[in-house]
Amino acid sequence: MKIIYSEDHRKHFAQGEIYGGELVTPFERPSRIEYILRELKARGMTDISGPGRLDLKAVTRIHDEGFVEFLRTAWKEWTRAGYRGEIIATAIPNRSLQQRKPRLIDGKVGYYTHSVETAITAGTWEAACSSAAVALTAQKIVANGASSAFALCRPPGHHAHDDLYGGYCFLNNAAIATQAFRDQGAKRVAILDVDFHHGNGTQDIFYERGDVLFCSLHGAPEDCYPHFLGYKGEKGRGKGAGYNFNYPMPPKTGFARWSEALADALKQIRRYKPDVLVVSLGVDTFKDDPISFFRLTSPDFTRYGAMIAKLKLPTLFVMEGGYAIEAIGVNTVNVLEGFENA
Ligand code: OKP
Ligand code: ZN
Repeated sequence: MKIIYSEDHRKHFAQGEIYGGELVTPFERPSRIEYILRELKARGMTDISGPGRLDLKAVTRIHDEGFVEFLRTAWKEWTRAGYRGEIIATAIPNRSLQQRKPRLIDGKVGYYTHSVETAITAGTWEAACSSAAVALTAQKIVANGASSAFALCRPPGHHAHDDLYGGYCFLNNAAIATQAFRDQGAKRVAILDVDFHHGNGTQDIFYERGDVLFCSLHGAPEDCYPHFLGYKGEKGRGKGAGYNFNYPMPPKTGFARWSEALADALKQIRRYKPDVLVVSLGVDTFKDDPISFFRLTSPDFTRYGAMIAKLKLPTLFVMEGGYAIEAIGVNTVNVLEGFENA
């Protein structure tokens, strides 16, 4: 399997994440990718190359232009305002407040954020662009006929909406790649999001579309982030009605229950008859993940990689979350190997 990776991900390394009222070193940190790379190489998956140049037009097929311009210029505006820390939203236009983009950078930050744990730094824009380029380059490999490819994206993307960042995500890599498949002739694309967290951004982006099926397995919103989307009853709207499947699950969910949900999602995908599959691959379902509550073991990742392979679809894997750093490489490569060896 071809793997695409860019070292530019390192340009995004916030010093602080708001967690339990403290500023802590972000769980989503550069070393995550280094651990995955090391394990790929250790297991002979060495067909690794860099991304092509990012075509911003592919990004604005999914994201709002004002949002993209904000991400590009936020750091410049923030430092020009005299601030010395990283960019963290303070006021967010919730419920009864006006949804109007203010002039002041502080206001713009809130306007374009849904979660304040995520800081923007000097290199965030470049890193987010490199991550999208990684996804698009791997997408092209699959579009050109490869049976699979792995986009080793960082920062992740599935919490990013068309005009909102948050949850460690800025540009929605999986959504951008999905749209690229459509624009290059795929009639139907299925997205399977196996990250522990609900893919709220991806769901929202495709919620009213019938040309993209979205299935997400995740911790129930009553009990975990992103808290405000990911319920079972969210089934799509308008032309998208019937093309959104959520599988929220409670704390301590292990592989028996999780794999039943996966089997159902795979059934929906099979029924949909997509031309291609995009997997939002987060391995924070692991039992020792520090911010999640499922109980998958390392061998379970191999098992479910093989289950996904049974679809026999061209498959693009896009890296999302996973914060048990010591195990992130093994768990990620287990999925890929399980898929390849099935
Ligand atoms: C990004 B991805 C838990 C706080 C969670 C944000 C998590 C973002 C996850 N107490 N904060 O889906 O792995
Ligand atoms: Zn996650």
